Amino acid sequence: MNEINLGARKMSYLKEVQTIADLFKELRVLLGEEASYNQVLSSMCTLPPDIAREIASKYAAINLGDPGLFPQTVQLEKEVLNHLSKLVNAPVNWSGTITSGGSESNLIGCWAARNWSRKVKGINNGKIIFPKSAHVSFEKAADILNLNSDWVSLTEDYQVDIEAVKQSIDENTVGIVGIAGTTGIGICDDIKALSDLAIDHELFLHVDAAYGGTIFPYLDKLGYNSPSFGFENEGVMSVSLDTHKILGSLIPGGSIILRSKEIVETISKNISYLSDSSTKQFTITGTRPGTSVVASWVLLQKMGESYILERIRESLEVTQYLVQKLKVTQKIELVFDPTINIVGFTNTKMQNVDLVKELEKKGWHLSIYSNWIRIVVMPHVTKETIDNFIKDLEILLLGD
Ligand code: 0PR
Repeated sequence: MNEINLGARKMSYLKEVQTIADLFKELRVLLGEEASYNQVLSSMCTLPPDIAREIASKYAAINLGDPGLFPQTVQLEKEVLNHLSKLVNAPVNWSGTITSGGSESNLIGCWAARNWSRKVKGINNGKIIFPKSAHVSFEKAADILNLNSDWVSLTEDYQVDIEAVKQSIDENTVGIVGIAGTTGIGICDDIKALSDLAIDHELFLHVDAAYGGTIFPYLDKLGYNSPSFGFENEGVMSVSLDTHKILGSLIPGGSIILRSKEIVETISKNISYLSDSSTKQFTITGTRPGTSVVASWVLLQKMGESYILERIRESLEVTQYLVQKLKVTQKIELVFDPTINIVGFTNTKMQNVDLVKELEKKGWHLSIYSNWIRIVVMPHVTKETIDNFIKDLEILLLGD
């Protein structure tokens, strides 16, 4: 039984390890339970459904970096992008690509802002304006693209301060970034106001909806308000949306949708030696997995809207359950009223960093964001998880 199917050939390669079963036993020891997400309260990724796991094993060889070899998967990619483009009200001339996630999409958005402004406005030494709440991927993007950056302050509601953005705009500004679903609390910036500024000053507005982009469009169907963050705001030029967050598609999976093919032209590269000699790419990565595209296609197109609505509804319900529990836990203070499934709290007994360390000893994974402890209530976090967590939290807070 030490043979393994290597596609066309079978090879005996397991020399030290006698059987495949032994190999998986060893992997179980090496990796433990870490893929279970059992006590993970810090992650914006979650367990992919079984169907996505099966897709991962069946279609692992597909490489969208050479689209000529996988034209059928390219067709699925188009359909996934078409689906995502509708979530953000993209205009007819839109263009987009599947990426490895929010960081790559944000880098591409900033890249487009820089090159578009170079072309249209002749700016060579550009500056880009970020909200202080923006993800670290923008710090990387500015560094890689040699863009100056200004990180502007937030209002009391944790939205970017529009007046501060206005003050920051100067003749070298190429773009503004707005966030639809911030990493720390899930808030949506006032994209309409940013869009108006972008139009007035002829700036490129990129919206990072990596997190909120697959939540906000569904909220009105669940009885909440859906904030406007897409291309219905005329100044929006590009939007990032991740598929490996609440949707539960395979890691790595994200996307960027851009307003027009002309914008994409400013960053696109020809790769004539590939099997389809007309291949153009504007992703940062060359080789790209097909698995996350196939999984996203199944989750979005086949499982349909009820699948995602149910995931969001449950996550919001568990969020409220957690909020109610935290409210009656002594020595705990909520930092903000959650608008989606991100909760922030602090405590009056010890430093947050020490509380997180103590909880870590009990197996819980939490993150400290700004000056609060952040919990992201993803679909793997159930009411039972919350009950167990609150029990451990109370022991630490109420003991001597
Ligand atoms: N934009 C926003 C608003 C984000 O929150 C994130 C990721 C990104 C962009 C970047 O996305 P990628 O990580 O896909 O490149 N935010 C999560 C965070 O920083 C990422 C994460 C996910 C962190 C799972 C930890 C974890 O276990 O919290």
